[in-house]
Amino acid sequence: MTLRWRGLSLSLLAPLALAAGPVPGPSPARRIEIRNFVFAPSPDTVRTGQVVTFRNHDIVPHTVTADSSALDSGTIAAGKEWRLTAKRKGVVHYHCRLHPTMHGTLVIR
Ligand SMILES: [Cu+2]
Repeated sequence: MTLRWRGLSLSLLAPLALAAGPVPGPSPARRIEIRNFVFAPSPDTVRTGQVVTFRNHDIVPHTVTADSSALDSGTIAAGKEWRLTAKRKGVVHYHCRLHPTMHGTLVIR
């Protein structure tokens, strides 16, 4: 009885799942990890409206600062994170103000 019920529910659900197709909606949040003085992934591509979280896994603070100065996270302490919402299409080149060798690129489509 249990097996029959399971089979029935599967056959009912399968056509529904196919009919639904891809569901449009808010894009999932993106994560960029800061680890060992490296932004990863970089370059990364996101969509407008998408939330991007930068998480600092290092034991020292970092910043996410656009080379154009259009955005700046301020200090992201060790173990903390900072979020931004990608608003305008374009390519954002960024760096860490505290460690000039750290660079990243975010492509917003
Ligand atoms: Cu840094």
